[in-house]
Amino acid sequence: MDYLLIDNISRKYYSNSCQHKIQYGTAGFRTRAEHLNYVLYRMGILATIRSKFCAAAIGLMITASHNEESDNGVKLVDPSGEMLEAAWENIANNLVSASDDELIHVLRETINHYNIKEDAEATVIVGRDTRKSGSMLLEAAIKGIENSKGNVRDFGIITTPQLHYLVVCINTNHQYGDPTIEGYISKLSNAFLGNRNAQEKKQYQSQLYLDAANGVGAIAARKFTEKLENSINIDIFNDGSGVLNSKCGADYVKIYQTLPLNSPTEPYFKCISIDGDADRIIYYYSDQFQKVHLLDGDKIAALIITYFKELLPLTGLSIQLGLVQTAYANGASTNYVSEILKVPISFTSTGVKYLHHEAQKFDVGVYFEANGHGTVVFKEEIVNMVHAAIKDETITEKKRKATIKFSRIIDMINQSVGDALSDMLLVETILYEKDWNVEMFDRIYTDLPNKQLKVKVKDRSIIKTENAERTCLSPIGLQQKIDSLVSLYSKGRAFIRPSGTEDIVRVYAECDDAVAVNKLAAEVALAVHQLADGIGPAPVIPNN
Ligand code: NG1
Ligand code: ZN
Repeated sequence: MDYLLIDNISRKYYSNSCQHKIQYGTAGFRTRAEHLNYVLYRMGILATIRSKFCAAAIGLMITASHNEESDNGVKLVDPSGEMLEAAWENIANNLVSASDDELIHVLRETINHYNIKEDAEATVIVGRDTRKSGSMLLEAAIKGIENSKGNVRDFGIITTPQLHYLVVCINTNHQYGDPTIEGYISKLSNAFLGNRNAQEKKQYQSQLYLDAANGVGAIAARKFTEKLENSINIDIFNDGSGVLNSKCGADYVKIYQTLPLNSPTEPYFKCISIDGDADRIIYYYSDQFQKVHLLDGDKIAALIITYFKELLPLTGLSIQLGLVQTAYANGASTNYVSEILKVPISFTSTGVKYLHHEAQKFDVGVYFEANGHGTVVFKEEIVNMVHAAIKDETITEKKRKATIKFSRIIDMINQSVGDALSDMLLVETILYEKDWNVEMFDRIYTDLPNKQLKVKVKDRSIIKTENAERTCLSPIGLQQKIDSLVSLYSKGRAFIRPSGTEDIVRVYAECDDAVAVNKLAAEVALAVHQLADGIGPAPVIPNN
C-alpha cells in the first residue's frame, strides 16, 4: 500500500472539507453530490481493503436511489451480494469522518486490526445510476481503488440489483449466472419464459405500463422488453427523458398515493412504478372513479406467499415458508398472511439488511418493505433439494412439474437484494398462472388507510426506538403521547422514527378511516414537533 500516494492525492483532490458529519445509514452514505468527492475516494480505498480481507470481490454502487437528482450516495456490497457487514459500517464512518491528517492513521489501524495483507489481490466491482454527478464520483472511487492497489471492474450505468447480481456471479465462479448484464437479462428472462405455457387466459393482462422514474431502470426494462415481447408488452414512461424521481417513481407514488407524471389514466390499466436505481417496485391502477389503488410491497409479498402456499405442497418437498415485514407493513397485510394464510411473520427495523438476514432464517424467506423493496431468499439446502428432486426418477410427474416450476421461480428471483424488474417478472408469473387481472390481485385483502408525514427537527439523533422501531424511547413522553392519540382511533396504529436517508423524522399512521387517518398522522407529527425540537412551522391538524 502506497500510503504516501494515498495521502497526497487525498489532500490535493479529495480533501475532507465537509462541515457536517455524514453517517453510513440505511443505504450507505447519501447527501448532496457536491459533498461526496472525498467520501467516494475513501470508500474506494475501503472497498479495496475489504476485498483483500475477504479474498473476494466487493461491490461499490454510486446511487441515491429515490432521492432527488442533486443528491448522490455510495454503498458497498459484500461478497455474497449482501449489504456491507455492520462492523465495517463503523469503519466506513471512522474513515469518512477522519480529517485529512487522520486518514492514514485510521487506514493503518484498520489494516492492523484485521490483519490484512497489504499485497493481497483486490477487486472492486463498480456501477452507478444515471445521475449526472455519477461520473465525477466514479472517478474519485476509482482513484481510491487504484491508489490502494485494487483492480477496478467498471460496469458503467447499471441498476443497484444488477450490481449485486454481478458481485454474486463473480464470487461464485459464475455459478449464480454469467457476470454480465446480458447474463442477468438472459437468466431472468429464460426462467420467466420457461414458466409461460400456451394456455389461453381470460383475465390476465399482458400489457404493462412502467414508470421508470426517469432513472436507470428504463435502460434495464428496455432490455427485458426485447426478450419478452411475445409474452408481455411493457410500455415504458418516465423513461429518462424527464427529471429523475421528480413527481414519479415508486417512492412518490407510495408516499403521495397518487399517479406519477405521464401515467395512463385509463381505468384498470396495470401500471408499475420503480425507483431511481430499480430496487423497488409498486403496482397501481386507477378505477372508474379515478381513485388510485396501490399494490405496494406488502401486497406483492402477500401475493408471493399466497402462490408459494399453493405451489410448495405440489412439489411434495418439506419446505418452511416465512415472511419478514417492518413497522411500515399495513396491518391488513400482516393480518392476511398470519391469520388467513397462517404463515409466520418476523418484524425487523427498517432497512433491507435487517430484513434480508431475518428472511435467511426461513427455508424460503419472503421479505418486503411496504415501499416495494424486497425479494425472496432460499436456503442453499433447499435449492440443492429442488435440483435433486428434479433428477429423481421415482417422483410423480405432477411433483416433478411443480418442482421444475419452483426451480424456475428460484432462477427468476434476484436473491441478493430487492430487484424491481425481477420482482415484476415474479408477479407477472403468478398473475398469469392464476389468470388474474390487477384488480383481482388487489382484492386479496383491503389495505387499512394509512398516511406518512415528515417532520423536520433540530437533531433527529435524539430519537431512539426499540421493538423493531415500533416503540419510541426518547424523547421521554413521546411514546405515551402517541399511545393516547392512537387509542382514539378504531384499528389505530402509529409510530415515528428518524430517517436513515434524509434529515427528517418519519411519521406513520393507520386506522380504519381514510379521513381520520390524516388527522391521526398530523397529531402525531405535531407531538414530534413539540417534544423533539421541531424546526419550521408546526404541522397543521386538519379539521375533519
Ligand atoms: P429511511 O429514510 O431510513 O426511512 C428509506 C426507506 C427504507 C429503505 C431506505 C433505503 C421508507 C419509510 N424508508 O429509509 O425502507 O428503502 O430508504 O432506500 O420507505
Ligand atoms: Zn432504490
